[in-house]
Amino acid sequence: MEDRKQQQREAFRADDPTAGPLTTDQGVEVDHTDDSLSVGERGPTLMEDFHFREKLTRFDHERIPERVVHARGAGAYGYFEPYESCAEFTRAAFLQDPAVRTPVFVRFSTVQGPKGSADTVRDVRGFATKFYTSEGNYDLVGNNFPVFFIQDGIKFPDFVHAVKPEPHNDIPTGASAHDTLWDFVSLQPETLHAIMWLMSDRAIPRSYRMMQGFGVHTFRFVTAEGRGTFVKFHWKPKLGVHSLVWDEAQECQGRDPDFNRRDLWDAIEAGEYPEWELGVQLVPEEDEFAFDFDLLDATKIIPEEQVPVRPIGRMVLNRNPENFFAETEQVAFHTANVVPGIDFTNDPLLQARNFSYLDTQLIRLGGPNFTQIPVNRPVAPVRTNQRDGYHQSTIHRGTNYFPNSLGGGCPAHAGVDGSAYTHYAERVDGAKIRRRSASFQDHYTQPAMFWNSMADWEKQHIVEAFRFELGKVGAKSVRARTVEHLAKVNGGLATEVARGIGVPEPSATQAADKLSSPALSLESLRGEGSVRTRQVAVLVADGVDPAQVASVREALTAEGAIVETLAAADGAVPGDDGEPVAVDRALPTVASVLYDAVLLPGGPVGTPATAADPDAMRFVRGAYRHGKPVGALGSGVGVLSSLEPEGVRLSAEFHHTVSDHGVVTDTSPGPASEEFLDAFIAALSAHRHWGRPPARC
Ligand code: HDE
Repeated sequence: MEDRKQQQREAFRADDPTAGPLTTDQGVEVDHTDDSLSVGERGPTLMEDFHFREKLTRFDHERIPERVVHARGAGAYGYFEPYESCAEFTRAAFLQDPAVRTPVFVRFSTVQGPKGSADTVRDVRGFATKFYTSEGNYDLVGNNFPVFFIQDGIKFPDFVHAVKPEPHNDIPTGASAHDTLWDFVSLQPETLHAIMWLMSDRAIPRSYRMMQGFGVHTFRFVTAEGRGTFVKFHWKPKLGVHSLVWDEAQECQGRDPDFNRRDLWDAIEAGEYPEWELGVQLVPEEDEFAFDFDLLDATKIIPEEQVPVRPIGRMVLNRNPENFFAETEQVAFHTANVVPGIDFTNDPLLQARNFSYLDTQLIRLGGPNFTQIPVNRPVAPVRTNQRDGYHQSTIHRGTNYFPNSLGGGCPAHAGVDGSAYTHYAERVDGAKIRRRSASFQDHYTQPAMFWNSMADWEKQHIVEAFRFELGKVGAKSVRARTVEHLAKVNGGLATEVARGIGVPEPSATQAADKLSSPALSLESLRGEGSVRTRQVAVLVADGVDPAQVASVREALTAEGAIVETLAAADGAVPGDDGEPVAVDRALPTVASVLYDAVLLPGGPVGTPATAADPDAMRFVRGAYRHGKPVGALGSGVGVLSSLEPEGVRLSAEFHHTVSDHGVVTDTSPGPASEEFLDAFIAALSAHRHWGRPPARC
């Protein structure tokens, strides 16, 4: 059964006409759309060619302004269901009954780049969810980082100007590695915590399906009795949190600029519906000042070890949009779209957002009637006295003011049954001032905590990211000033970064603070270890053992992984028994960065064709260098060992499965053994293997 949102969408769908000829917008039939009306065969075009003018005019006006931030995105429909009633904390109707599924639309995005930029840039990812609840739309407009770069929304234009391409030449696209961003960062220490996240692998997610989402601000739950509780929202992906590595992410930008969008689309088309658990951190109002940071400061997290995340429900995305522009481009999120039981706090970043989203949508979507666009329509009934404006598509009848008697007093005030939105009656008292609270002043403790919580390989990646970004900064003064800031986070980090970017090592450094939060490390976020939808490349060539390929395909597919055979050309290669082995893709059309693992099967005559194919060997080197599982079977082990002089390490034993830092080998001929398959699947579920020695290739 289709949910209420899908039923509502049905009314707005227009299938391309299957019968009847082409017409103009006015419904006049057109018999010729390939040549304009002109004077003679080589003469000028006539103004009176209304079909030509309409066609061109409509085309000229196809674009609307892209989002000023988060321009590039991908969206999907799905549903949310709570695990149990949350009535103890909130009266929100969609959080009461596990039997009630609420339709949702989610849009994931990058932030800096324009609509046509690449997916795998180093950036924050937007994670915005619209819940079409029975009480109206609720938007949870979050990111995949739990902290933001600034504390007060009045600084948002400054921050965005600094990170966006530089004004004189519009460079760089989709990248933060340039002078103006780091100038801003070096002068604005409140950015440091989010910058630590940005330099970590969290900024290059493997998949939208494999990243966390956070509401960032402290919000407020309110019960039917009017009791408030502070709440932070967390989305946790069922597939675990996994990232790319920077070298790979950069290559991916060229190999497949749509890497993350395609991944989401393909998974949903294949019925592999992505799923997240919604969790909340709850803080009773009386504990508002129990922390050594301010709950209203969006540059701080509440460590999970201090306030555990309580799971309250799950979200599944199970339907791709049918028209990108109509749905994903025109969806309009707004932090102020709340429902009874969910309220704001005085976080100055949130307060600013509550102004900005509606304001931007008025210009982006051309006026106030964007709420009538199908993707934005609530499924709850809408009865207002709002009228007219650009693109009004409803023919309102009756009165349009309150109070009225001529319209029977309708729509009347809600409230008799307590279903109306009631603002939380927070008592506020103070002088008008323009000053940051003293409780917002500590900018170094939590960045240090983030650093301390990282595994060694994560720290290494962070150092490399800082070196890359600052290495692209022209102004040495900016590089040096940033290093001085980093020294207040962690002396070792600052020194390591300084050594890579040609500035003096910091004079005074901070002794590493002991504070840490293990929940922040990717090591603790691997999920349930599933390999579902992981892409495994099997490199085949003339003389490959079909039984070996079949055994691998069968076992991995049974676990939900996606197996593709690759060879020099599309079609098929002859197996060792002379029978063709199907080839799914030609190597020149793909690259190792588009896969999660590679496997080299063998054959009785060896696999010289694989070893001789530069594309195949580049593929294996890339997978090894990026820490991906590499498997080899039979004579495929020999192919792999030919890369030993380049630093690829494998500790193969005769006719035994050996698994060493994600390099899994077995020289036995014939179908892959259960032991090999188990070891390879385990290596795949671990995602990446950083302990292996780096290859010199
Ligand atoms: Fe946004 N942000 N933002 N933001 N934001 C927009 O709204 C803004 C912030 C986020 O997929 C804009 O419709 C201000 C934090 C997402 O359509 C704009 C401030 C977080 C999306 C805007 C912030 C976000 C946006 C641009 C500081 C994470 C994409 C187009 C006070 C919690 C939503 C639009 C989508 C989009 C303003 C900070 C998340 C201009 C003023 C913090 C996911 O209104």
